[in-house]
Amino acid sequence: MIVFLEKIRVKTIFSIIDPIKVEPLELCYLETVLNDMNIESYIVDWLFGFSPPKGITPDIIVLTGYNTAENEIIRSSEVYKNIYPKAKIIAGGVHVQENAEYFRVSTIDYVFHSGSLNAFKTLIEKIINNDRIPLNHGVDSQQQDGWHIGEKESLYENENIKPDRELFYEVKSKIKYLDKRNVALIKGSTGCPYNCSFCYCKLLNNKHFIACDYEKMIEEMESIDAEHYWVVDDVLFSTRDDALKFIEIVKKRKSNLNIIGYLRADFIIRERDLLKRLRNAGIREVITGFEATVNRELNEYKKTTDAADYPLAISLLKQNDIDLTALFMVQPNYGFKDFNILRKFIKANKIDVYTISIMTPLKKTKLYEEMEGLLIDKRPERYDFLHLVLKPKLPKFIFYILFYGLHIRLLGSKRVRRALFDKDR
Ligand code: B12
Repeated sequence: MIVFLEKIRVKTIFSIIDPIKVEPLELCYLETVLNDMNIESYIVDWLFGFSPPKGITPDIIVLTGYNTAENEIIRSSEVYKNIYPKAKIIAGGVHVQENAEYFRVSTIDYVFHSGSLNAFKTLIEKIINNDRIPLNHGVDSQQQDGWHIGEKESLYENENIKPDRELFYEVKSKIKYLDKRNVALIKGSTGCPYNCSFCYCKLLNNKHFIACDYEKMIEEMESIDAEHYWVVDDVLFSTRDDALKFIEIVKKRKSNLNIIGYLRADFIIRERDLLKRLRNAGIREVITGFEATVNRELNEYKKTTDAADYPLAISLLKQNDIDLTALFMVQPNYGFKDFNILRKFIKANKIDVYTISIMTPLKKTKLYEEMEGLLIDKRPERYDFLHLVLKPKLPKFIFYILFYGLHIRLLGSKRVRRALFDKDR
């Protein structure tokens, strides 16, 4: 039995420079499941130059990718089905999980809408045993008489499966989060406890949030030889108790880790007295979704933060020597004045590293439901947060000039320059 595991990535304008380049961690999880079943598997990912191995015929091909890769996943399934008509093709991953209906096409055999790795194992066993009775939960299966739709399945606790790190070690010198190199991705929780209207993460696992077990997470980080660990959970700590637990475990284990993680601005302010201890416990960089600098916009997003707090959150991180990546979104209805407010905010608060997205409704989010009638472009590959999919107030050309203009300041950042030009470090 041979399985190909492929992550399909659609290039964006930033792919030329790739300031952030990380391993396809979800496939490393699937690889662990297959390793435990003694099944040979190959990860395919062009980002690291892994093409489908020549001269090997797969029995199963798993295709994954984000929203922008929706059409490309289907196209790849057609290509694979043509070359390997007997292979079973499975589509899965976070985009498929909430958008299964788009993937029920003739060249895909199974659409995986559960995030469960145990369910994945069961499906693989069924395929191996030629068992044609479809799974009732978590997967849609193509049958001779049409699609059998599996019921929704949620996880209520972590499955305690650790990703295989062989691929990470093979490519770790190429992996980077800006100027930070050898960065291992870490997943501790599932879903998100907040309700922001634009965000997709909340929807995952049928909106059921599974909190992180910090002891297990730290243990996993310690077992990986990396310079940095990027915890990709939507929030690393939501409560004071989370942060205290984390600090205590690091202290007890005498861990020495460099961690990048997501924190909300309200947490940074509320728990400011803990920041020094968090820095000492290994928090080196915080990624914060500020989204907007005007409360009207934050209210529209149901972000539940206050823009008036943002300057303090930024300076608290600086005082505690914690790097910041600030995340902002501009709205298609921005005029000159709105762009200028954001530009001034970034300048006044001396924000060194930031990203700016164009507000883009992702399918299945509340924002998408509200805006669907106003979409001017429905091509999935345009939903990369760098294209206008809603009609702008300004002429498109001007909007893009102002949008990309906001990025120019980034060239003044040493960290960004190091990420772009210092290839060997
Ligand atoms: C880190 C990250 C990235 C990294 C890439 C990470 C990677 N693994 O390759 C970078 C920075 C490159 C990136 C880029 C983009 N990202 Co991104 N990213 C994330 C983030 C924060 C974490 C993803 C991650 O690695 N998680 C760890 C893995 C292990 O968890 P997981 O994917 O959930 O997988 C678990 C289960 O779902 C399950 N599973 C996963 N796949 C499969 C498949 C099968 C068959 C089965 C059975 C199970 C299974 O098993 C895993 C183990 O528990 C998420 C937010 C989130 N919470 O998911 C956004 C997120 C995935 N990104 C998103 C988007 C939109 C993008 C971009 C398209 C746009 C952008 N500008 O951000 C680009 C696309 C780039 C490209 N060329 O494809 C969206 C996706 C929405 C969607 N509908 O697809 C998310 C959800 C954020 C959001 N905005 O809401 N991203």
